[in-house]
Amino acid sequence: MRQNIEKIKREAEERIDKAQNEKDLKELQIKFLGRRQGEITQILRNMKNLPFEDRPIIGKLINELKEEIEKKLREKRNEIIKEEGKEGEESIDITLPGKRIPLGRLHPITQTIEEIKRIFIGLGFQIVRGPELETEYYNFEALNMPRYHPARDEQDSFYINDTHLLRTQTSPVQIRVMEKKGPPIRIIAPGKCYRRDAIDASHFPMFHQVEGLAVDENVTFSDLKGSLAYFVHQMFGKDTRLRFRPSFFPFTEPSAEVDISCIMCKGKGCRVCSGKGWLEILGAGMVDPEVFKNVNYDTEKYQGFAFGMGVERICMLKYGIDDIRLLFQNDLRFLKQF
Ligand code: 2U9
Repeated sequence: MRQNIEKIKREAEERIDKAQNEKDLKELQIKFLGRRQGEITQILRNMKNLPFEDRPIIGKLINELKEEIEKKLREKRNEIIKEEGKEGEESIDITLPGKRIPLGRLHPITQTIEEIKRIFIGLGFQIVRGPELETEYYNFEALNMPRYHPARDEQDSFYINDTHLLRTQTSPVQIRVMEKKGPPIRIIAPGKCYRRDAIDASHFPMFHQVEGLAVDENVTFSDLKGSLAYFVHQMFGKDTRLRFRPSFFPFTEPSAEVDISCIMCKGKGCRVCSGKGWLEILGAGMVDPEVFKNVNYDTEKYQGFAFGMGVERICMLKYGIDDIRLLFQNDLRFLKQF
């Protein structure tokens, strides 16, 4: 037994001496002092098999060895920590460039909405929001699309139940505002809209709109033209021309679709404008008196103009993006360009 203790002592001294790092020390601690399999622990556990008279002497030797190994491990640990500290100081290269922290950025759709908002805020419009889940009344009926109107077809909208659907345009927001307060009103309603379209390069079942509404006494079509011309010049540049084509919407009368001279070819005709020189960018018109009747506005006293635009389309034109799907794939190689 004495020889065994001597052997453990020599081996422990030798191996602790050779230890290179904390991990080595940890392993040695477990090998000699480990609570279950440690060599010293095992001897202590087997004491009961020794002749009674030997036990105090062996017990003393073993306890001394245990303390000695603990001390050696402590000393070696301090030594290693000191060494590492020195090395650490030397290994810091203060001439290395710093790590660049990647910055996030706003999605191109968000940037476009922000830009549109900024322009209309400059004209005195206020920003309003409303629910994306709407009733048939706010989404259709109040906007002069009564029951059996073709726009209400289930094939075109996401119905949640018999009376609720995902809004197909942001106009219900304006109805809600007019229900709460009377003229004068100058509001912009940006937000998500939903239509049951098959996905292709220019259609996506969720898209964004910005709609505008101005109501007051003596509001005319030329106020509409002036406001939209200001918007187009701010958004696409001063040399962009506008063209109003007669059109039809249930909620405006008269109605128009607005084209701008192609921002790529300046109107000469190119791939982007399909050789026409013009790009359609929004719809607009004078609010139909039927709509005013639904919110109890005096149709003799008040007129209003309204317009609506698809944000994805504006964004794609502004940045030369040829496929709407790119805007929703969250591919960083695409998004990092904005
Ligand atoms: C109220 C009354 C009238 C909003 C309008 C349009 C014309 C229009 C389309 C543009 C592209 C929808 O995203 S799109 O497909 N919109 O052409 N929107 S007038 O008229 C209103 C709004 C609210 C109370």
